[in-house]
Amino acid sequence: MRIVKCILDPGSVRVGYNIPVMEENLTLYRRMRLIRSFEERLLAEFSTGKLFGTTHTYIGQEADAVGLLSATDPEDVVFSNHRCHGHFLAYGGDAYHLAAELMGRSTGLVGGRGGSQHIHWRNFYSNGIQGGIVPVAAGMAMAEKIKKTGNIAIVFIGDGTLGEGTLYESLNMSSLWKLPILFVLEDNHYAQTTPVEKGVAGTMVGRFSAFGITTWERDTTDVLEVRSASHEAVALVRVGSEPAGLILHTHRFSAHSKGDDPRTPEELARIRQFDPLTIQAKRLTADECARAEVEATEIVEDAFRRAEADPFPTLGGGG
Ligand SMILES: Cc1ncc(C[n+]2csc(CCOP(=O)(O)OP(=O)(O)O)c2C)c(N)n1
Ligand SMILES: [Mg+2]
Repeated sequence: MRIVKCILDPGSVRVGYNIPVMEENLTLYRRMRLIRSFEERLLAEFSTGKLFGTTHTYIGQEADAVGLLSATDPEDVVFSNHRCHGHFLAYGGDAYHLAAELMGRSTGLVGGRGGSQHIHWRNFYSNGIQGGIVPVAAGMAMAEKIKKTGNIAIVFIGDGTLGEGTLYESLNMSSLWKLPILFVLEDNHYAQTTPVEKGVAGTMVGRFSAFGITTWERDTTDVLEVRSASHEAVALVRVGSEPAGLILHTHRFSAHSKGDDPRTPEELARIRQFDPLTIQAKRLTADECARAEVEATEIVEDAFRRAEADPFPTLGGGG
């Protein structure tokens, strides 16, 4: 087989045009498998009463965060939203500290006080207010630019967040000031229970191009396709020193949070054909997939078991 270097990702050796080597295929699958297993366990745990608040799972959308964050640098700054667990685990976050946070334990990512939607670790931040974190991400991109670090900011938003005005202020300033920020729009076709055609007029790409922001748009749940587009978009932001957009049309398999889902059984069955794990599994052996599942189950089991045994934070700032 011919070994070629991908122009857009000079750091990695690839087999064939833009197809990662087998170990990368397995790595991507293992990360998606971990997210899936964690979220399935999370939904199951809610019925036991051990968790507080609500939760928004990433099941079905795993290819987005895994493909994208496999194309970024460790020091880049990632801003997430209410649907943050998948983003966090794709970033390389630890399942145990996440589980502890969801259970409100003092060993959680932010001491058990942030819960499901407000987490932080290293250069990863999330906020549950739709669009609320976007100007913060633009500000951080500006800081990285001024400090000349070469790092970029990445901010995830959903299709329903296209209705938030603060997004457009951020797009405007990012374009005018040539900020190193990548806006990642995950269109899972719904904002809670509102279908996208009832909430979004015009085109999605038009919202970025109106501000002169170059945008990649992919209708795919194939992690390699997401990764490929991400490499291109990230390269423009980092090397070209300008903002970019990445629109990823995807599917959420579970309810918006825990039970709110207006979709018919037929629609749910139809979108299951786009399962990113099934697509990526075809590039692996059955044994590799089985081992990835065992590994993910063990990590998740260990995370929830340890977290459950941990103490709650104490009042008055301790813990
Ligand atoms: C400003 C604001 N309004 C309403 C909510 C309640 N809310 C949480 S998620 C959500 C829908 C978000 O839809 P979308 O942006 O498409 O993201 P998705 O949930 O599909 O990932 C709503 C209405 C919120 N968190 N913030
Ligand atoms: Mg949505």
